[in-house]
Amino acid sequence: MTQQWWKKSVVYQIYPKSFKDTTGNGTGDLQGIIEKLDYLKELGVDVLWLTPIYNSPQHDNGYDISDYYQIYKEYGTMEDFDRLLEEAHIRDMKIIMDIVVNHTSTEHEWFQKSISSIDSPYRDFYIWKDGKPEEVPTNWQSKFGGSAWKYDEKTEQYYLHLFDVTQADLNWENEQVRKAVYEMMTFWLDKGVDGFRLDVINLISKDQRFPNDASGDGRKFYTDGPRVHEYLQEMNEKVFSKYEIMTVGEMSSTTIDHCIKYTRPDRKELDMTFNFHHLKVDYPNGEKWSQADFDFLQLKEILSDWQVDMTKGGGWNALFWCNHDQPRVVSRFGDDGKYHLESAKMLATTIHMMRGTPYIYQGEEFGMTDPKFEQIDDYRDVESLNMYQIKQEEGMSEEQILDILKQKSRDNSRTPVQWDDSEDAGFTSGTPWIKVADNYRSINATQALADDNSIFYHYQKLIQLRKKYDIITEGDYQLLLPEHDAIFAYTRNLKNEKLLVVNNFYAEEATFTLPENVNLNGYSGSILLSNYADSPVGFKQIALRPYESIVYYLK
Ligand code: TEU
Repeated sequence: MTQQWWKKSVVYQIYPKSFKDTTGNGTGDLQGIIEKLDYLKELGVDVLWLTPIYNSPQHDNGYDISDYYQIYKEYGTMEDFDRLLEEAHIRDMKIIMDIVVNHTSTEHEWFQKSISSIDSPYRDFYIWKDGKPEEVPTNWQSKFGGSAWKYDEKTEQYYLHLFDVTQADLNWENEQVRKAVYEMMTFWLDKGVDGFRLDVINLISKDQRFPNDASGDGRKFYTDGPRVHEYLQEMNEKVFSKYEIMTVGEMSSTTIDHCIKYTRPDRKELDMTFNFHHLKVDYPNGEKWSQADFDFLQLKEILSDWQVDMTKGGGWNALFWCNHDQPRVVSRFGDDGKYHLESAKMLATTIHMMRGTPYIYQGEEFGMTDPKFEQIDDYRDVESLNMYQIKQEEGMSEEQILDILKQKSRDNSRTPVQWDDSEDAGFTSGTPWIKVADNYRSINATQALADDNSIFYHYQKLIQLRKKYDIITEGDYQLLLPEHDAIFAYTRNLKNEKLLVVNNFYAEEATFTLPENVNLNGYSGSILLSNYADSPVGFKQIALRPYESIVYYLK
């Protein structure tokens, strides 16, 4: 296996709870994933990322882990997991697990021992601070709303929770915590798991002065803390370096410089990182919980800066539009109505022709959309439900809050995968834990497989192109027409080869004119992929139709 095999890989993210239920209890399970492995093989993906499947009270759908060594009972057993891993490997597909070690569930045994007494040997597994019931240690805010500190009456101290109150932050300063985490990681790698996605891993190091965030939103001190690179280098040395695996870090609110440090191979930390700057271009003034159109020029600039700077810095990007925390991209940046097909394909091409490892989120491959829930009872996500309450207390009208949730809730990506046009989209024979989107009869995997022109086969071709053309993984990147308010065009360059990728991001026609400073004289080529059957071979001036997206290969 080549050292950096993951550079030509495409990863498929599975949110097991919503993937496929085989028991009729309304929740997806591991057997359901096994049943769909051939479908995933047909798509052509190489790696499956499972979001947390460990024991959990499910306040945050598994990101609140109560036992790292047990499978959550509604997903199945450890034997089911072993079979899934074996069946995936038989199909030459790898499995990476989601590791959540910034925090545990407050139902985890470690926390139960820690909270039991000031003198517990596990007290310092978590972050406890003195304070009085009305005097929180710092003004830090939880990402799910409210203070990041919870007071324990019995031991008269606060514990830190950067997320939900049921998710207590581990104290990574404590060597015993790090030792226990590395042992757990080794357990899963010894079972044959092919790597990890590390949840909010850039939050694990806290500034031990615990300063107030005097100017920001109470979160300024969260990210890329003082010892984070030290911890990752130790983790790599003690665990990752012993296996031929892939690691990807989820970096909440990080910087390009840190991501170059996290992923430059000589630093021996991680293989790649997720950053989210491009997914905040519809957060006016950085505020997620408000409605806004997305800023297209900012989207182009951010994605392009990351391409150029990570290439220059020797880092490696995870490329993605969707995941279990983000709205469906075709509803967010495309058109989930008239130009559903064209815009979903355009968005896929835009990201898959870039330098990095692409991630496809379950259902994205056939164009699943936001469900557009009309009432609060349809929502399940702890972040959304907390925000509903907070915004109501702030006096916002129910109608306005629901409009914001319709656009921004994490539940938008968590509705059951739409497998076919039978009841509940073939996801379950029972009552789904969350409603299926209303459009499942027309948007589903079975329909996509039966249509040669479907979004599914467009993703399949993109995956095949990545394997065939080194320019996609190795070429450098140049944004064209940065100021154009509808066209996202870029070139990839490798020796005497070029890719010219031209995307119309809107429903109105737009004319692409090759900039004079891009010298393609003497180049000729062919269309590698388009979302229209009759796109023109000539590339110096193109009348782009709604959401038209063309990849030219030039030599
Ligand atoms: O997400 C980190 C995180 O900050 C997300 O909550 C996301 O950025 C935010 O919801 C956008 O508003 C990870 C997991 O992906 C997420 O599902 C978990 O809830 C969170 O960590 C806590 O483990």
